[in-house]
Amino acid sequence: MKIEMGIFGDINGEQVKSYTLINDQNMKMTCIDYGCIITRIDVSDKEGNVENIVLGFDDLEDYVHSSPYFGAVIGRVAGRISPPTIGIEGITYKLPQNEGQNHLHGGPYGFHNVVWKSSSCEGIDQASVIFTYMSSDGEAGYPGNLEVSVIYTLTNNNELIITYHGTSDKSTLLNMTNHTYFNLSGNLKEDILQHELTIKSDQFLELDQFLLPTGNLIDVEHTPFDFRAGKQIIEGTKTAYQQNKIVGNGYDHPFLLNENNKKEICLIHYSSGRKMIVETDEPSVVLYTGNMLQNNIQLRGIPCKKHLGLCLETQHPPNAIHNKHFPSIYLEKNKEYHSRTCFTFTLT
Ligand code: FUC
Repeated sequence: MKIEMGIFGDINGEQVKSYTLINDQNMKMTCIDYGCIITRIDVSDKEGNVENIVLGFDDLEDYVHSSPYFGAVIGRVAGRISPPTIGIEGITYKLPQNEGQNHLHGGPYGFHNVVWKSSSCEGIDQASVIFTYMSSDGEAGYPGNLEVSVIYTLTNNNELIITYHGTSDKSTLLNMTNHTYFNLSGNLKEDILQHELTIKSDQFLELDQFLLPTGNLIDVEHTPFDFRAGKQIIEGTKTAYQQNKIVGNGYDHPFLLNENNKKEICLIHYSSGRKMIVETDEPSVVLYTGNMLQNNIQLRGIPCKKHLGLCLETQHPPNAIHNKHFPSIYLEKNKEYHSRTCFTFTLT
């Protein structure tokens, strides 16, 4: 294992560092301490070509001004909260709105756009980057001084393991995820419509026109949301099914996972032979197929476009605070928040 460190840029006088973890199979993961952003993951195809399989930039400026959360850690709360008020222990807190009426992905001052403290450590079969951040009481509208950490570990088995921890001195909400857009074709050669996805999920959450869960669960059976036996993403972009249409032709939905840490999600790009398996202890995953991506940004010389990447955001379902039947994201004072997701890269 090897770790290479560099300086990625600086923001408001603060230096932003980069870390590249390299394993013995020549797989590489680069991340920066601004937003804990994963800027690239380089992994071999079936011919031995090592290419980048995530959407990202080489310049900090692009992440600061033009990024739809590429590769970033999201917090305190992933997804939309609407109405943007939360009640905790009898006190009502108003959260800042950054998408119409909604508070989205932790709001305008979320974990994705702050500089984290960072360090790295190296073992024989794995290497890690450790990010920590102190989110002060009232920051982004939420109560509690919250100490959070995110650890990215690359192993010699081509696993990228993300672990999240947090504790707060007041009861609060916490629901973190990572917003990497994957594209297994390599160096963004094509969009993700031919990627085949399998999700062990019998139900997904219905969304309204503002992309908020209505509270209803829908059975995937006989819908474009049935990924249980594998399905190409393109099917959900061509269908007349209203739930695909409403999000801009594709998917932007939370799926409830039937089981955890048992290869519950699998993404395959057949022509490159790349395969990614996702295992998590989270109850759901938001599948977002880049429906809102546009050609207004360049990714290392390649124009962005609709469906160029897809996100698999493992998390508790969004807007849980206003849907009492969803798994709770309430973090009690001085209790430990812990979450883990493992992405394994292999070949078909
Ligand atoms: C996902 C989606 C949203 C949003 C954002 C960039 O998490 O749920 O709709 O567009 O990412």
